[in-house]
Amino acid sequence: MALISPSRRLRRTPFSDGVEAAGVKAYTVYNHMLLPTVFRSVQEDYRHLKEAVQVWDVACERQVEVRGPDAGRLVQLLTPRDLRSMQPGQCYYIPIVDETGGMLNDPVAVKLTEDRWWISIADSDLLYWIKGLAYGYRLDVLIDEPDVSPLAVQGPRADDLMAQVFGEQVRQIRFFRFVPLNFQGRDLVVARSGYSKQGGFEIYVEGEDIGMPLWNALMEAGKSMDVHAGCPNLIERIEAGLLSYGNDMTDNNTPHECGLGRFCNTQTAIGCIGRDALLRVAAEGPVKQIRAISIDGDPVPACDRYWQLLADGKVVGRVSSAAWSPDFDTNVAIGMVRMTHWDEGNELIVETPDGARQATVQEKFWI
Ligand code: THG
Repeated sequence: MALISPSRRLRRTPFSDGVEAAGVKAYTVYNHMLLPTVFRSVQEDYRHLKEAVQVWDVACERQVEVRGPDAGRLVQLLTPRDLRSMQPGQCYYIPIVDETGGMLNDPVAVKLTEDRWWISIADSDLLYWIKGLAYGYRLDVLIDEPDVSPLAVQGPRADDLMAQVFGEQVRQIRFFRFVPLNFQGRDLVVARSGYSKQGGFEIYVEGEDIGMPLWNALMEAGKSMDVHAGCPNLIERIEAGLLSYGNDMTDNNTPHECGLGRFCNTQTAIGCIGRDALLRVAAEGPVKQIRAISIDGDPVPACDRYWQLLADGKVVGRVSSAAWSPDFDTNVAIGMVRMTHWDEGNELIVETPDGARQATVQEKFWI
């Protein structure tokens, strides 16, 4: 593939200087911002993520800040997840749906206080939907994109590295909870979360000026732990069943089709814009759903378009993400499969650019 031309519209991040110095080999574009995808190689990055600790520039997980007396009401308008029991200090993974129940985004909501939230968005311009709702419903809120850039620390040695920089109290942070921790005189939100299943933290770096000082402090403190710059890893995230908005699901899918029903409380999420639509479709249940799929044969090429899934010559679904897994010695994939063929063990044909391959529906994801 040719290169992408840099420009002001394709935003750099507060950590881009560090990412470049670490030898980034490829980027993607996410929320109009650079997101690294490869440092050494996807397979080397994968092995290192599972054995050591990495620092990830995930500044592209932009925040939509919702502030004001109607903040809680507005966030509940967005999602079928019931937010009534959510406390300040908690993070929730929340499907965001439109009036048809279609997925608009799948962010992490960070409840800072009763009247101040960050919505840590996936790759769609959710800010405009939220601003439109606030205006249309005449809500008493201010909405903007603050100067906040997440930096993730992921891998089995994440606790050890974070303890060096932020103190031993990081070990006490529970999953999807956050505490404010001091770095160079600034209180930063530090959560136990991240887009991998290897464990770790996300630091919501407030103020671009401390981006590189924090990056450098983590790299320095982690020398004895073999710390390296990393990024969300394609192989690991497929093994883990972590979905990618725009790849694995779009606004044509409901949360139930995406396997995100466990993050929905459609009955009790009063106010949610898509509630009526979701109650209607939930009554019957989805007719297609996300599944883990294994694909036989040699390592597959990059999945940059849907690959059709066939049974008896008929289209019964499609694969949207795929990669060779060294640990499971097979190609791992994420697909959307029709109800008639979604049961575990179903053998299908997948049409890859290299030709047709045998594919098998799995009971669950690999990790
Ligand atoms: N962290 C933060 N913001 C983000 C992401 C993130 N914004 C973009 C993108 N990632 C949003 N998508 C996801 C997808 C999955 C998860 C988080 C964000 C995730 N899921 C876990 C799971 O499904 O097992 C845990 C969910 C739970 O139990 O609540 O972590 O990564 N800040």
